[in-house]
Amino acid sequence: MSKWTFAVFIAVAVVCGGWGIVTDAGKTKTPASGAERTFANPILPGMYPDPSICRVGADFYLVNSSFEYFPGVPIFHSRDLVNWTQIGHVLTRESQLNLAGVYSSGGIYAPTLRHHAGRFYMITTLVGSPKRGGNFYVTATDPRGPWSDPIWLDHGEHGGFDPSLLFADGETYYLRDGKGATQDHPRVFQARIDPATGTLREEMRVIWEGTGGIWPEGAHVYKMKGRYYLFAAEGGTEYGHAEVVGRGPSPFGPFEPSPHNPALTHRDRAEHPIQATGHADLVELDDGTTWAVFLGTRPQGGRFNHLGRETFLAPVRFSADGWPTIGDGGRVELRMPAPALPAQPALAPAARDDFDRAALGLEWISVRNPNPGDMSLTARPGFLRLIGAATTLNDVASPAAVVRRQQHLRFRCRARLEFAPPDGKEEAGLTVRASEHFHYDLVVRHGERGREAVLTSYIGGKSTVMGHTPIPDGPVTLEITADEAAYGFSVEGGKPLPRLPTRGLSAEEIGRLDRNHFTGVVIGVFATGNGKRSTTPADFDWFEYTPLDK
Ligand code: 6LW
Repeated sequence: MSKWTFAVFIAVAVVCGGWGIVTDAGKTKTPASGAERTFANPILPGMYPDPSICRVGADFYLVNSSFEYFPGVPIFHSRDLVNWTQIGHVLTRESQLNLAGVYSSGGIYAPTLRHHAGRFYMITTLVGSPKRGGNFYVTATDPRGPWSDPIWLDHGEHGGFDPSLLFADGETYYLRDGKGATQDHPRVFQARIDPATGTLREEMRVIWEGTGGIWPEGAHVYKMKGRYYLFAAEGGTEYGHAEVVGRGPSPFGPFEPSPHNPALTHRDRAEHPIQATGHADLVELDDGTTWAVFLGTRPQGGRFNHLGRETFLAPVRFSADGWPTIGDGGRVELRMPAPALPAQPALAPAARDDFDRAALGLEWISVRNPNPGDMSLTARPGFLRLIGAATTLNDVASPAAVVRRQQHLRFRCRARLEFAPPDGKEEAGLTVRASEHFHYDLVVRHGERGREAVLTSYIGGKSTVMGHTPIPDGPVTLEITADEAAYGFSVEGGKPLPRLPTRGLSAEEIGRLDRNHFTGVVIGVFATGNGKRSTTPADFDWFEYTPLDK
């Protein structure tokens, strides 16, 4: 068992909403016998975009993109499609994933998970690596790992993104996006490969050009109901996002677009709480039903989404003449009828991490590959010790930081910190991070008049001190509370600090001021020496994350 998978979980009834029935008021109550069972969307709240799913008997597995965070590609297990327990990460070693020099919103994009002949395959793209990028896959017989080292595909200039695999008719088909007429109209290419080596058995050829929307992407081909179906996203990953379907006589098509396209979109439902739906992957159940997982967002305060793209679930319905649509004719809801599978509660991390185990739980991730010398759970047993690196959260580097996804619009997080920095630049505390250019930090440092807590906003790479307060010596508790509109910051024994807007960390603001932003907010602990390695350890006694969503 690897360091990252050695985690102790406690059982909670349901991770994200649980089971109930729809009443007139849209509220839920315990299902009466015979009542329609429902589930709450998103099934994975927080930054879990580009979901891919596969089934092995009664077990379902799901993976998501992980961008610049390490370990890469979280993997979940479920038996009811609604409640998901994280069982590990797929990319846990530097030999599988080296994120050095990878900017925020680069890194690992759109994995596809498949199972064939006793082996799991996870294929994905590493974007923006100055060393080696492109498409690769890893395999495992146990989804908990270990996973193999990468098998790289498409060496050279031709590699596109959003790869997928189809195992059908004794062949293995590999597809991915590639060059189209214009940059925002890529086309989907496919070839048969040898799954043991990744060797292409023929030239890649175009199988799909989309139905006209920008960015045809996230394609998957399925053999279902005796036919070949191609599902693909298009319309861009924001408010125009959609999923479209084509159907054909072979894995290479030709694919006739569905007369019911788009099979999923909310682009004409501007007021709906769920936006940007698309990038679906499908799974068939023994009862003949088909289900889709896909990404969506829940923007706040107008069109500002800071949680990132989340994972949703909806039924796939086939028309009498065999054309599929997702949800209710392409529309989905926060509460929908559940699959007819026995409910199985998920296991979720405890609200408080006392840092008294040998390794961090699976909810914790680092910004790029961590430097082992920057953190320890054993140097001072019962504490997470961070030694501030010379690098900061603003650098495209590996800061001394461990973070977790913000999964709820409303939450409270607190951390107990022992840190007695000398006069100088050493800092440690909490961060609310969207990228290296966009984050809010609440730190302890040694100021002109002794120890103080400082709240700094980094927007577009520009730092602004938003408030500070003297704090007494000794252990200190730092706190962040969030609602839909703002983050509130406080320090035990300190003066009140200002609230900062969630909008400042939204994909829309970051896209406007900086570059395309594909991720959601993470929160966590960090330390930095601001240009010089710190001499004083920052010892975190515990960290607590309490969801406050209703
Ligand atoms: C992914 C592409 C996309 O590769 O964003 O939402 C990229 N669409 O399909 C990163 O998630």
